[in-house]
Amino acid sequence: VWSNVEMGPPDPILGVTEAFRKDTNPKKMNLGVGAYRDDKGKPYVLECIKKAEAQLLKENLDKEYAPISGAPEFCKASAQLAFGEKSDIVKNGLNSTVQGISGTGSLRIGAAFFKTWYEKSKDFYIPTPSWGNHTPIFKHAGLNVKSYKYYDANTCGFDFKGALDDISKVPEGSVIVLHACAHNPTGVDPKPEQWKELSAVMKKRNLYPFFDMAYQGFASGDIDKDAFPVRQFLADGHTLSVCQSYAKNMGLYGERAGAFTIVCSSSDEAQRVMSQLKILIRPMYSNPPVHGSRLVTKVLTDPALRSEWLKEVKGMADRIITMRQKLVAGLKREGSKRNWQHITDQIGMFCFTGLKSDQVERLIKEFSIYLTKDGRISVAGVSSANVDYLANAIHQVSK
Ligand code: PLP
Ligand code: TYF
Repeated sequence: VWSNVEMGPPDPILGVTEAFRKDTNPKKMNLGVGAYRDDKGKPYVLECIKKAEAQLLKENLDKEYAPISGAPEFCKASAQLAFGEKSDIVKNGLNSTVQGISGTGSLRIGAAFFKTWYEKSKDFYIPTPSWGNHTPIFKHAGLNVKSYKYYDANTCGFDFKGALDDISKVPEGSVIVLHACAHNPTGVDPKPEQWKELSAVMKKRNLYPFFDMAYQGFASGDIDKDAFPVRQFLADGHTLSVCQSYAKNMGLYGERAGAFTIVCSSSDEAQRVMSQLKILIRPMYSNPPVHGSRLVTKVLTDPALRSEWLKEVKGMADRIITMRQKLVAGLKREGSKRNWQHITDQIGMFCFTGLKSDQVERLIKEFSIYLTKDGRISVAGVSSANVDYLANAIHQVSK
C-alpha cells in the first residue's frame, strides 16, 4: 500500500543527537538539542518541581479530563506570568488563554486561529534565521511564511537597521513573529530601546505582534526582565498574542506544558475568541495533558515553591553565562586571535558561534563535538569538565 512513501530526512536538530549516541569517543559532547544540563552534564529536574510532584501525589488526584482549554488556574497563572502581576489584562478578562501542548502546540493553535479568523493577512513574517520548526508549524496551518532580516553575520549580533527596514516595508496588517527573549538559534536579542522602536514602527504600520516566549527567565535569569518586550508592546497599545512554554524554564520538556494567549480589546471579545479556540482544539486533541499543568500551577501559585523556582531559573541562566565566560577565556588561553565577544554578548540557551559548515564538520569528525550545521551550540550542554576541551577544539578548527 505504501510503495509511494519516500524516506523523509531526519530532523536537523534531533538528528544530531542520533549521531552523538552512535559515537564511542569518551570525550564526545552533545551541543545540538537545546535541553539544559547541570554542571555534571546530567538532565536537571528542578527541586521546586520535585516538591510540587510530592505534594500532588499526597493529594491523590483523579485522572479525569481537563477542560478543552486546559485548567483555568493554569491558564490564569500563565497569563499573569507573561503580563506581570500588576497587569490589568487578567483582572479585566481581556485574555483568551488556552493550555497548549508545550510551546510547539501553543504555536500550532495560534496558527490555526489566525488561519481561520485573522482577516487582515495570512502572512507570517519570521526572523532570519528562526527556530527551525516555525516554518513547518505555520505552513502546516496553511499560513504563508515570509521573513525579515534579523541576524548580522558580520557582527554575530542583531541587525537592527535590517530588521527595521524590512518591517517598515511589509504590507499593513501582516503578522510579525517575535522571539520574546533568548532568540533561537542566535542568542541575539534586541536591546530595550530597540524593542521600543520596533514596537512604534509596528504600531504605526498596523502590524500584528505574535510573540514566541519559549525561554522566559532563561535569558537574564529574571522572569520580569525577560518579558519586557511583551509588556512594552502592551504598554504601547498593541493587542497581541503570546505562546509560552515551560519546557526550559521549569525543565518540563516531556510534560508538554505551555499556553497560547490572545489579548483582546474587551472581555466580550475575549469570550468569543475563547469559544472559537476551543472549537479548533477539539478535533486536534480534545484536551491537553493534566500532569505538567498541575505542576506549573503549583509552582506559580504557592509562594514558597515560586520563590524557589525563581532561584533555580536564575541558577540555570547563571551557569550558562559562566560557561560562556569560561569558553571565551579558554579560547584566549589557547592563543586564538579571533574576536569571540559575541559568545558572551549573546544570551540564553544558544550561542551562534559564527563557525562555518566545514569547521562544524571538523568539530564533529575530529573532536566528537556535535552541533547543528549552522554553527549553533547549546551552551547548556557545556560543563566545567569539558569547556576547555571545547575551547581547544574550536581554536583548532578556526585558527
Ligand atoms: N519556540 C522556540 C523558539 C523554541 O526554541 C522552542 C524549543 O526549542 C519552542 C518554541 C517549543 O518547544 P516545546 O514545544 O518543547 O515547548
Ligand atoms: O534545540 C532546539 O532548538 C529545539 C529542541 O519537540 C526541540 O528544537 C526538540 C524537539 C522538540 C521541541 C524542541
